[in-house]
Amino acid sequence: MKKILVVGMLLVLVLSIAAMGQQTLQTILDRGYLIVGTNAVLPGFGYLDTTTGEYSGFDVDYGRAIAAAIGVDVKFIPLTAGERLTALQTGQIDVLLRNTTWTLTRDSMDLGLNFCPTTFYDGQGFIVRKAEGINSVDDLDGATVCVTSGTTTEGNLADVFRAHGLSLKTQVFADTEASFGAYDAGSCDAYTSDKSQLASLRTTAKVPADNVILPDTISKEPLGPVVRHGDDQWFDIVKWTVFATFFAEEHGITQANVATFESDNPSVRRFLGKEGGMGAKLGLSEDWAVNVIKAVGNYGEIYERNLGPNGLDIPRAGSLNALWTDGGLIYCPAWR
Ligand SMILES: N[C@@H](CCC(=O)N[C@@H](CS)C(=O)NCC(=O)O)C(=O)O
Repeated sequence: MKKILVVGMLLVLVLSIAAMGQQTLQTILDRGYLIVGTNAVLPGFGYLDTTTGEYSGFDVDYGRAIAAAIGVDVKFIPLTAGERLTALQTGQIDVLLRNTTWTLTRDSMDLGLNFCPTTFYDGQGFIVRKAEGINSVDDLDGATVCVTSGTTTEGNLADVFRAHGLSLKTQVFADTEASFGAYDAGSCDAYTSDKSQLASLRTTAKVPADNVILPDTISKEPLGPVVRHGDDQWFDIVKWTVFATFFAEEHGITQANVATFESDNPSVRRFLGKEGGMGAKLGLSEDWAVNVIKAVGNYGEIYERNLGPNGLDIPRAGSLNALWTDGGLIYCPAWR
């Protein structure tokens, strides 16, 4: 009898925690704005212009996209690599969009998080001083490498040195400014991070041309939005907001033409909210996807704005970040 009572009480507890978790959308609607955790110091991905107070970047645009899907304002919270996962777990933010790599540990009961579709396929690399004659990872034997803590970067670095049988000395810092700064001041022979960052950091070096990015890519760094476990509706909303940007690019729907876009294609008509009731299935209005594209444009437009020639200038053609129809991995499931 006692046993049944304990089991019953546990069940009630589990169900009520689950019910609490299911309320993210309602909490945001009641609050009137979405809270996004992002980077404030990474131009191209998440960057705060301290003079204007404006955030910009690829991750920031995805935050704006989610807010547009729901029809609310958005507030960005700057987070360091070490702070970001706890901020999401404790409910300080609704979604994390901060160049965060999808890993098994992070996407499991261990950390209690769910990863949404990858928005940018990155990989880890190294930057070194040209004068040192280092041409590949194998030339780094015995080198001192500067790295940022609380990142996948730190673990990959140890893995690759072990796999290549190389000896490694690290200098670990809490943020990129400190770790890249130490490299640039000559304390380390190399600095390592996601390759997308190396290109941008190189421009901030004392003498950019004295530094070179090694050709090696030592890891998979699929970056995308992250939400907490326990709210499937919210997980679905963030996932399909990302997919909306992929779908729009595939079908030639842009920020400029979405308001007047006409099509006989049934799946495009469902996307535009003209039929099918796709919005109701997510708990959103029928024009939610149109509002996403009105706010930020399609995937290609978001990429171009932040990572194209006027931004970080990371070539997209031939990369994993091309549309699946161009040989890349940017692919939207069926809109039905
Ligand atoms: N994608 C990797 C690394 C992400 C990361 O936080 N990178 C560092 C640099 S390696 C960064 O963005 N630092 C910005 C800062 O907080 O200063 C991860 O998810 O762990």
